[in-house]
Amino acid sequence: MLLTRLPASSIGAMLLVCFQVLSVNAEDITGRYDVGVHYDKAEVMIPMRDGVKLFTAIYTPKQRSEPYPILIYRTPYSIGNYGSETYPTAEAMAPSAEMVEDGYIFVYQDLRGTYKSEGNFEITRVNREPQDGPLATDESTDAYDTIDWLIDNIDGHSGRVGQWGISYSGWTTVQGMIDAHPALKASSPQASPSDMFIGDDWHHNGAFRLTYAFAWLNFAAQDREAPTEEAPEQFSYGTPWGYEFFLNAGPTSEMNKRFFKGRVPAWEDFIEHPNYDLFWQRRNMLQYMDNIDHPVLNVAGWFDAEDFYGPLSIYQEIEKRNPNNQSTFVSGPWRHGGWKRDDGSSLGGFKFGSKTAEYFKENVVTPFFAYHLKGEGDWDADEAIVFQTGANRWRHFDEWPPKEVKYKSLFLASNGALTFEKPLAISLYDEYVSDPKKPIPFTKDITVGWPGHTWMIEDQRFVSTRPDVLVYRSEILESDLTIAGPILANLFISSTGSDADFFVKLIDEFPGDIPESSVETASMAGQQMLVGVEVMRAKYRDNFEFPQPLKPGVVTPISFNIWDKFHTFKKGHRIMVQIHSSWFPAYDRNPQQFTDIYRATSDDYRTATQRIHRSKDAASNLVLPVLIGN
Ligand code: PG9
Repeated sequence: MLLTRLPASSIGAMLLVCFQVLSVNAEDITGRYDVGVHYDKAEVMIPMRDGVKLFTAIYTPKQRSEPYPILIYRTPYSIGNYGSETYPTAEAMAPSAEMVEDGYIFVYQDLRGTYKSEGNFEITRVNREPQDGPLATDESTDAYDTIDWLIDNIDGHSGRVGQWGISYSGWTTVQGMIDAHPALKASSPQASPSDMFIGDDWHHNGAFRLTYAFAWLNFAAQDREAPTEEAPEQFSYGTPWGYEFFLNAGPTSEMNKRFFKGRVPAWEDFIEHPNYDLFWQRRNMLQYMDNIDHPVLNVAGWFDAEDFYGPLSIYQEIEKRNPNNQSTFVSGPWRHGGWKRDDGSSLGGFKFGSKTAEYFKENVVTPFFAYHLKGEGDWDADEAIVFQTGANRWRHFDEWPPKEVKYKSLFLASNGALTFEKPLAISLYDEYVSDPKKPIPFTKDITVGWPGHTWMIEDQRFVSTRPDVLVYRSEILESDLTIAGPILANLFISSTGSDADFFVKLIDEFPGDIPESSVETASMAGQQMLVGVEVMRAKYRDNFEFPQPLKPGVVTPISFNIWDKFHTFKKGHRIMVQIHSSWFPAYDRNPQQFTDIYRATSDDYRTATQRIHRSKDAASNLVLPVLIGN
């Protein structure tokens, strides 16, 4: 059929794990296992219920001694390897190379409106409503229709279907779980977003994720004329330094006109919907998590800079809505897709003592699909399979968070201290001046586009001496302290402005006197390892749909979740908390005046003094999920 290969090199190194997973060419074959020798390939156009046809590649084992289950991956990033003679490597083709050797029918599909499929693309397409009629489609019906067609039209299958995918393809996997086809027997959504306003790619608690949205929309959301193998032309920033680029980029409202030249309609959607209105509410996946009763392996990375909230909240929602669910939560010490891209032995210089991605492939994802799709092995999943950073070991729990957790408040105290004792004094606070013209960088790296994936674990010393960053430290720990579960931030703030952002970081500070005897450990001396971080845009503190201004000078409680971690602060380390009001350009700047930020002009951005209170009646604190017995 179609013989030209997607020019993956033209896409640039910017993005994206899912794309990279699948776009390895036949020339890269390692020699260990040649997919082309063992698999037949067919390329077909599969018709959906509305007549639109989706481009699909089907790899079937040549050895036809047994019926094989079907494993589907649906992506907006191009399935790559176009042409009936072009094969991916075994590593790229499946959750693990071992699965390719085990024998499945692997199916890859370009989503509606992307690359060689027909139709129009809509980013995280909204789910149809019952009144839309029988021909209405969404990603859930496209998954259903694909399965239906495969069952009826291909030979040699066992009638059992699975699906998997990372990030956007994780999201399409979740879509396939909704009103699922009866042949669907196992799903593994990995790093799927669930709610783009609350905690995934586009916003966190309403704060706009500027660099990522800009880079992604440029890469994946440009209008196209017709089906094509070619990736869209890439944007040139003209500088390697994203901080400078976005500081000079002007107000968000003008960026489409100035940079995208109208080719990215989704940017306008974002600008038109600054609050959590129906546009965003309808895209919240969690409302669709009823009747998910087939086995689901939810996969997350503790240091994922794109979608950690998604897999966690999807897991939690399945648990809540489906008492008899067979859903498992897996999280390892990984960046976005790190379980597939890396060996998982380290991230950003922090070492985990073993190849954690290998563990996942061998002991989790391969046996999960083998058991549920082929009836092989004795997979009996624990509820949570989670890697304990700091202690560097895998643990299995029968619930998440583990029942041995006790929640303890850690209070901000005088002289930059952190203590488990509640303050007794009145009228105490720390303050800083937040200047949107000099926002705090989110990474020390000079980087543009969507940056390297280590900033969610990065050493924070590069900002801890800034006057606009508050730093609090515990005493040196006399024994290990492990947290396992959600971290809550309860701030009492006041501001001279009428809106503000508050970032709270939980940090593991390594001792400065690690002996020089070991080069490996010496490089860790004094490191301030980012364990968890979250932002709250103050106008959304009580309601994401109807923002409210701050009353200047009035002490106001602001509480938010920093989400789950499983980390041991080792004896000799300190717990550190940092608080500040920008993290740029990962997040857009807050003008610090109550306004529609997407319509703000340069003059609207004002300096504000922020106070964080720590007295008896306004005792700012973090609630830590302390695991008793470590
Ligand atoms: N995090 C990416 C994404 C998911 C869903 C929508 C838009 C972006 C991704 O890596 O695919």
